Amino acid sequence: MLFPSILFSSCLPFLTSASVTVYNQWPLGDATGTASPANSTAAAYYDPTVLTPPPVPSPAIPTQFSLQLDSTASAVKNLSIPLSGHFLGFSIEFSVINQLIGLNASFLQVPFLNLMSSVAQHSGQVNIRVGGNTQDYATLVSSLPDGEMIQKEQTGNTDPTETPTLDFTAEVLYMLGNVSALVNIHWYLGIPLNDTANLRMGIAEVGEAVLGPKLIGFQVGNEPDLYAAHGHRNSSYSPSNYFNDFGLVVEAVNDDADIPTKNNLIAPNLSGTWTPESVWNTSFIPAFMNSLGALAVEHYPNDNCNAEYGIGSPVNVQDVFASYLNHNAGKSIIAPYLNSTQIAQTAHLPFLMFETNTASCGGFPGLSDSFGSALWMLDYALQMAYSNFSGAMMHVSGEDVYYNPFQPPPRNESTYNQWTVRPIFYATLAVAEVLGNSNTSQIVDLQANADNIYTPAYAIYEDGECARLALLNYVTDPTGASTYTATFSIGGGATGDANGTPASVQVKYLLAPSVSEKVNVTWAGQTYGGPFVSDGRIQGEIDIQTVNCDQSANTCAVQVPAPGFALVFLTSAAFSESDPTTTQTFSTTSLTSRNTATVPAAVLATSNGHSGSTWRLGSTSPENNGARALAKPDMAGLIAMLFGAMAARRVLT
Ligand SMILES: *[C@@H]1O[C@H](CO)[C@@H](O)[C@H](O)[C@H]1NC(C)=O
Ligand SMILES: *[C@@H]1O[C@H](CO)[C@@H](O)[C@H](O)[C@H]1NC(C)=O
Ligand SMILES: *[C@@H]1O[C@H](CO)[C@@H](O)[C@H](O)[C@H]1NC(C)=O
Ligand SMILES: *[C@@H]1O[C@H](CO)[C@@H](O)[C@H](O)[C@H]1NC(C)=O
Ligand SMILES: *[C@@H]1O[C@H](CO)[C@@H](O)[C@H](O)[C@H]1NC(C)=O
Ligand SMILES: *[C@@H]1O[C@H](CO)[C@@H](O)[C@H](O)[C@H]1NC(C)=O
Ligand SMILES: *[C@@H]1O[C@H](CO)[C@@H](O)[C@H](O)[C@H]1NC(C)=O
Ligand SMILES: *[C@@H]1O[C@H](CO)[C@@H](O)[C@H](O)[C@H]1NC(C)=O
Ligand SMILES: *[C@@H]1O[C@H](CO)[C@@H](O)[C@H](O)[C@H]1NC(C)=O
Ligand SMILES: *[C@@H]1O[C@H](CO)[C@@H](O)[C@H](O)[C@H]1NC(C)=O
Ligand SMILES: *[C@@H]1O[C@H](CO)[C@@H](O)[C@H](O)[C@H]1NC(C)=O
Ligand SMILES: CC(=O)N[C@H]1CO[C@H](CO)[C@@H](O)[C@@H]1O
Repeated sequence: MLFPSILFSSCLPFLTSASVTVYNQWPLGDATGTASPANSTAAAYYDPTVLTPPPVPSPAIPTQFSLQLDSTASAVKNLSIPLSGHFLGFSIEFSVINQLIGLNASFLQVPFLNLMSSVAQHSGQVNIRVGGNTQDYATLVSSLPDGEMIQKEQTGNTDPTETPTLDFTAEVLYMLGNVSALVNIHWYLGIPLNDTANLRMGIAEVGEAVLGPKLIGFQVGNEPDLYAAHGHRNSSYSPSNYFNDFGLVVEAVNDDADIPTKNNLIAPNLSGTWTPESVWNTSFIPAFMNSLGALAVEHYPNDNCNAEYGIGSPVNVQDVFASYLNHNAGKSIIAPYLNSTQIAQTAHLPFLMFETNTASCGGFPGLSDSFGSALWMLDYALQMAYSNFSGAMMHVSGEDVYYNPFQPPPRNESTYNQWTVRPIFYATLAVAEVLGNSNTSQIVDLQANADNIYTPAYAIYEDGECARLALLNYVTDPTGASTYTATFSIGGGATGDANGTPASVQVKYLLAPSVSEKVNVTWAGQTYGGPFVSDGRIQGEIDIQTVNCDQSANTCAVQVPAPGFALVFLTSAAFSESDPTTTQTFSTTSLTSRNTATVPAAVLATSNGHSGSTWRLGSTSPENNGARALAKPDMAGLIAMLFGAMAARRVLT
């Protein structure tokens, strides 16, 4: 064991006097009471830019339309392959894992655990890829100064992006393992490919030993189609050179007794400079069939490189905002991959969008951090699902980017500030509930409202039965005139038909006053609040609406505000997946200057990844200054708390 000694009990005296983080901070904005943080950092994350929402479309959207749904999957054309609720996961830049996940294997970020837990509660699992630009130059070392687990070092690598060498210790992998013992997270990692003559397979050897089945794949090659441009290879580097490089990794894996899993490599992770077909044309798939676990691409629909680095042409963010706010946005990203999702299906391989977000080079102020980005991500993810992708990873990077779904405060402000959860995070919650936890969900784009681009709708079949309806409204119209009513019927059956229109349905809404909104976002009435106030637990009473249907007419009418998203539960089984009686959360107490969890050995020894119910209940008390949060086990080493989900149900008339 490389890291035999862990601290467990030395901090326990704090428990008696610890004040506990504020749990009900809505309304927002005043978390600290001790300091005004607003101007204390220049980080892009706190940019106050608010865009103007696009005007109400002209002609106006038809605000009444009907949807005839087949009651069983067998009758539905173009239904997707079966999908999991953990479809939409995260891609975390390797170099920021100490900010986002934990400082070491026994010091974990509680807000991160809570956020992941709130997704896993509905989807059963969260998939996270740890990698990024630094991955091809990452090196596993036995130790680093000051007990750090990662360290960046400029070593004069000859590429214009000046990719630093990232040294890391096995502590990183123990940390991921310990996280997975608390929340059911599965990980994708990457095998460095900068030097195929001296492959560094350590991450695979130690990763498999430490993470076992929680490790679901290794990416090989980070945007090989940009290797030439970035100077990582010579200028003639081509798909067939990549084929050869990949072959060397396959050989190394097959020859390495310390890497027991031989078939979990993921490739080619193209950026769009090469088409996927140019790689398939090298006979890539048949040649490496026994080594591949998935096929993957990555794509951002735009970039902000001019503003960030002076590269490329400037983008007027206000001008491009509208292009994100309709059904064609996600469709146009996916179009070049439709051939490949079919090819992957034929090869029985999942096809993944391994890294994506609103715009590369940090995203756009006012856009990447708006409610509009949440609607965009949600529709784009459901469109990928409909197009037979098997998963997608939303990228998370450092504090100078606008697109991060969640963000810790700057370290020097972590004594009084908490985390910021951005609107786009809610897309992950919504996708988890749209697809549920049965692993049987199939989705179809209904081309609703005569395929109006502002009012997309999807139906979801689970175990072959029509289970949910997902309805979006991209328009911002505070007058209410663009609120639409979708009237749906299920099957053609008579009243009382078990497979027909039910007597009533439940509806959860994702809402904000405008697509430009950055703070006031709610999912089923609950919110993470605005900047600096979240410990990762969603706050407020759940608001699930019940809509009574007209069974004599066999119709049900659901309203969708402009803007907004409605998830309609058509069966009690579908609703029960979204209405768990308990939620696993991680308590926080005020302790040191970091938001962290101390993970007790006893929990890890007995946990199977989500055994919250075996843990003792903790207790909380109001805190006086909203200070930072550190999760502590109680004397028996227990850190989880179970909260009954309180549902306030209203009848919509
Ligand atoms: C983990 O990090 C915390 C905070 O920096 C430190 O107190 C602790 O000693 C570290 N544990 C290990 C095993 O390095
Ligand atoms: C922050 O800046 C605003 C205006 O730029 C100013 O009114 C305010 O006093 C500043 N707050 C602090 C804490 O400096
Ligand atoms: C935190 O650090 C940033 C960057 O170094 C600095 O701009 C900011 O003023 C600091 N904040 C406080 C509260 O000291
Ligand atoms: C099925 O997909 C095809 C190809 O994308 C499309 O042309 C057709 O309209 C779809 N049919 C239905 C019923 O959605
Ligand atoms: C590959 O990266 C490692 C770690 O940064 C470095 O030591 C090595 O020299 C690099 N090799 C090449 C060929 O760039
Ligand atoms: C948790 O971290 C400790 C310290 O690195 C390690 O010894 C232990 O094996 C880890 N547990 C798991 C389940 O990975
Ligand atoms: C460029 O590198 C590839 C291998 O990556 C090699 O096969 C090719 O000969 C090199 N071309 C030149 C012009 O050096
Ligand atoms: C799909 O990909 C295959 C394999 O590369 C290629 O032969 C075929 O031309 C592609 N079809 C389309 C429509 O792009
Ligand atoms: C792939 O091969 C097919 C025929 O084998 C060809 O039509 C197509 O243009 C090729 N695509 C690429 C991107 O090389
Ligand atoms: C997804 O796969 C299913 C099953 O093979 C197929 O019927 C459907 O047309 C595919 N959808 C798309 C958009 O390719
Ligand atoms: C928050 O948004 C909701 C609609 O989503 C609106 O009814 C409410 O008035 C807003 N609250 C504030 C404080 O803006
Ligand atoms: C999953 C993965 O590693 N994706 C990478 C693909 O390439 C881009 C561009 O370099 C990286 O940013 C992604 O991290």
